[in-house]
Amino acid sequence: MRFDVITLFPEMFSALTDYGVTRRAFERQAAEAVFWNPRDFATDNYRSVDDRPYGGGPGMVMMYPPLAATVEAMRAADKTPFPLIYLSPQGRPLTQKKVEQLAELPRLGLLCGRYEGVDERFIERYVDEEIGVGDFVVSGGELPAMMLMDAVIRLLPGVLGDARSAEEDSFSDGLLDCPHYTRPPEVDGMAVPAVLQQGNHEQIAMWRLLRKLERTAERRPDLLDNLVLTSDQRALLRRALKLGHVSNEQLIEWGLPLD
Ligand code: 9D3
Repeated sequence: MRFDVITLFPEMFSALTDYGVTRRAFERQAAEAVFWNPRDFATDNYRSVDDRPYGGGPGMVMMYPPLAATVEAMRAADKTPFPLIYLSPQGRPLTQKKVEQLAELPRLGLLCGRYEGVDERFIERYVDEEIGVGDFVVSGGELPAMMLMDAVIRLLPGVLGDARSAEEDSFSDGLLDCPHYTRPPEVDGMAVPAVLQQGNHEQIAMWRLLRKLERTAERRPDLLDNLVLTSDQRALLRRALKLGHVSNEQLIEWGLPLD
């Protein structure tokens, strides 16, 4: 998959190209990134890419002409058509579902804004979709673009090991993940839960599901509203109920009556 990234700060993307799983994806050419700096397409002596907002107010706005010249050069460089996504605080929030859809594309354009944002006429003419990464403010589109790219790259074929990707399916189940433990079995007076040390796979699966539900109810109750349990999960919960690991009242509180 090829990413064409419009950014004033291409060096920031070394966080992806130089480290970890994403670095290996670039090395193996599962992913490719081409960077386009609007400053290279500015036409005045100062190489301006921003100007003052019509109507007044604080901050600067990214100008239409350098951005338009950048996109035209991008599209001329390789004729594979592709959508252009603008990472924007006004965008729809990024979701794993969206990430999965983007991972199917051969090529994707990403526009990283700086300053107060981009001239709206550029968005109207060139941008297919605006995407944000959450209800908080960062200084520009680069970190959000890197989050999106990282999330997409790890879904590309061969980037994560096969074992890992099978595992992935089990916890993109719409729940928060359960706690994890490794050696030593006791540290600073804290023991690993006995059930995890005993090696009974059904008991372990039951424990993990209950911890996931507990955490999700506590931290992300919104996720429980649209939750659909798999038949395996329903069977585990039924067993947990019968064994007294969870009460009917608790299941009702979680919105998961078992019939
Ligand atoms: C007062 C208006 N602010 C808009 C919410 C100004 C402003 C803040 C931050 C304008 C641009 C930015 C830069 N942020 C991004 O480019 C950005 C972003 C974000 O700040 N939060 C969540 N997702 C994203 S995607 C791009």
